[in-house]
Amino acid sequence: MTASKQHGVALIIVLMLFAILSTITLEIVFRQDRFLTRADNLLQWDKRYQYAMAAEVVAQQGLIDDLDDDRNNNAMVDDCVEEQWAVQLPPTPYDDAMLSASVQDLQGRFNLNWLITTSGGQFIRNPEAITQLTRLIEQTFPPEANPSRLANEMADWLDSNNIVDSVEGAEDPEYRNRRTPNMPVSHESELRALLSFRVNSQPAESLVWGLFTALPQGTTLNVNTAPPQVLDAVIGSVAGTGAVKAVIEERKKAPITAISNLMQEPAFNGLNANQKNDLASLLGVSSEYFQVMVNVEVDGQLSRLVSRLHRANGQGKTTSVFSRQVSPLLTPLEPACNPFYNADGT
Ligand SMILES: [Ca+2]
Ligand SMILES: [Ca+2]
Repeated sequence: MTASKQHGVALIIVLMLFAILSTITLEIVFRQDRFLTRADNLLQWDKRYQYAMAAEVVAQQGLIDDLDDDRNNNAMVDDCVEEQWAVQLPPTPYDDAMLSASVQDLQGRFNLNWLITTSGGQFIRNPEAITQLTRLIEQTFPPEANPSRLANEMADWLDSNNIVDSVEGAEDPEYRNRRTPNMPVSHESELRALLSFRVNSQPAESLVWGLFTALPQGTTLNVNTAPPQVLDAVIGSVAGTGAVKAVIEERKKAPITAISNLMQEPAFNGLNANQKNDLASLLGVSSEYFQVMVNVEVDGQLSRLVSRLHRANGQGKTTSVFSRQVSPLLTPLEPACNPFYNADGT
């Protein structure tokens, strides 16, 4: 090999070394940058979460204060007109964040677990509640949603047996890729898991989902905070629309303080004593289950925290969060009290 050829090879090696070194440098810078961005994103996410948790604590304290107030006044009534717990916080700057929040009463909503009653350790379907759910879906979903089919499938979803009890319904054999839980549901979104539920026949307005909830079976419906659609489903299907109007008229004047007084209204005269007792057992004037929704924005990035609380109203009981969900901001913040509930109680 001549001297000039050796120089040429050395030059190529040097050039290759430089190329490799600069590639490595570039990779290091790229990785570092990505690591920093990721760390920053996590920190920002955590920051928004901490802000939301702080707002949740404030709302929770508001609910506890309301309970103390109710106890002191000896009036265990929860309504959205005269009381302060139904908070609606418009976008408010706090430090470097923008916070908005609202509090809802979950006991003003249709509880899907009403569709079953417990007897001898078994969950038995409740035909009246199936009629009520059918009516609510009829009033709030598009016509092609097939309300009675959905309501019967919900009952099969919940009841202990694996038999399709009605003409319409679905149990394990009908589902290809899932199994029915055969027990109470923990979230109203389980309605979406039903066999006949179709995305294109769900309500156009996302707020309709705020008419449904999943609470323990015996939980009553608070007549002071329920939107008209839920009152119509629960009371209207038994006592007619006149009775629903009477409830709305009554609570417009003042919060309803006793279901027994409500049952004395002439609009309920069409019911016999048993029907009245059955209906009264579903209704209440106060609430133990609430929802707090918080939106947090920092540097143009958004998070939503949806917390659900149980405020046990008995003496010496505590208030606790039983569900916390960080959800994407696909829908507007739910209004305070409940969707479709107007400030004057109508
Ligand atoms: Ca079943
Ligand atoms: Ca069944």
